Amino acid sequence: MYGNDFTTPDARPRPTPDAGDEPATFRAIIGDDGRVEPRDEMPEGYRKTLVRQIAQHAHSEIIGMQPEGNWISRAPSLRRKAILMAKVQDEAGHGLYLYAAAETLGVDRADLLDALHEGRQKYSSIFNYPTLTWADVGAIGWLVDGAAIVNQVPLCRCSYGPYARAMVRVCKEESFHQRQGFEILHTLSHGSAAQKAMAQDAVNRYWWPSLMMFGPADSGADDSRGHTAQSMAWGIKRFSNDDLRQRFVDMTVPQSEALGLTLPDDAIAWNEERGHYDFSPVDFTELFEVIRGNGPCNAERMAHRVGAHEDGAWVREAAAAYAAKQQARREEGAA
Ligand code: BYC
Repeated sequence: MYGNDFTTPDARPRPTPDAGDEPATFRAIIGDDGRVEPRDEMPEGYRKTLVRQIAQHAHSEIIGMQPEGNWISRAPSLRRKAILMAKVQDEAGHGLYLYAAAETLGVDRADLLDALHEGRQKYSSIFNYPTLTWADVGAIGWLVDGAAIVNQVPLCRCSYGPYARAMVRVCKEESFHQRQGFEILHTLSHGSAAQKAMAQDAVNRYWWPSLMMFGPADSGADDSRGHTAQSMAWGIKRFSNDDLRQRFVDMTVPQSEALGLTLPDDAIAWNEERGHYDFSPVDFTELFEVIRGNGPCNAERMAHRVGAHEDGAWVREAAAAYAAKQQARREEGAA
């Protein structure tokens, strides 16, 4: 029933890249579906797109620690607390791999953090929703990590080597996170009537924001004309936002039945002809409002992040002073 385990997604033919002013070596790597490595020549647009996406991804991982961290001190048992602490710690690790991957593109992680703190770079809309009950921790694991896996498994085949390799480990860990969320909701759903109602309420609140994680429509009449076409031509994205959203719905509906919970959309129905579940249109106005900073928790999340960064200044200063001392000693030894 855990349909979104870590698996290699189906390959899909990609549009031929527009030659433009791209270096021939780069075109050859992309044409062969190879991996671009940090020292390879690459067009500036490709580098910038990767910095934008990888930085946004890294920021999402560390901001994503907040809604779940909110429940560490209130987890219902020592076992649940230990598991949640490990999960939140994994998210910090994902942030670190991703900042390191971004640094291979010639940017500095301190500058990326400044860009986040000054609102010049984004993080995923999903983390601007509150975690009101323990069941929200289950819903985040099941739906948010479930959506993250569907979005990120294809990124294991991203054309940029360091990002693709970081994604392999991230996806394996997300797969475990998704199972722990499913198990929390399964326990609540088969517990008392009040526990089941709490699980249902969490799913009702997290369903639509999870569908928004995949980004704006990038096909059909609502195509927002974002980055998808170019990113697919460069092998950064392997599928459109809409295709991944559909894949997520198709995986999640049977899982909700196994949980004994419903999804808050009466239009969900199997469409024999399409071979997919139909579902209602996503409210992209809400997504854009949240991205603009007007979600329920944007201000709280940023204030907490900036505060934590300022509190940690002495650690960074001490680490830098220690590194400088070690470097000086090495140089003295070599002289
Ligand atoms: N939220 O053309 P599009 C996790 C922006 S962490 C905010 O489709 P793109 C977890 C987009 O940036 C999960 N902004 O863009 C952690 C663009 O803005 P600009 C995070 C969004 O980049 C802790 C504009 O809208 N996952 O799972 O081709 C605990 C147009 O969009 C969102 C990743 O970051 C959004 N939801 O595709 C638990 C995955 N959607 O730059 C769990 C990696 C879109 O034009 N990222 N925007 O101003 C991606 O796969 C892609 O960047 C996206 C967007 C699919 C998200």
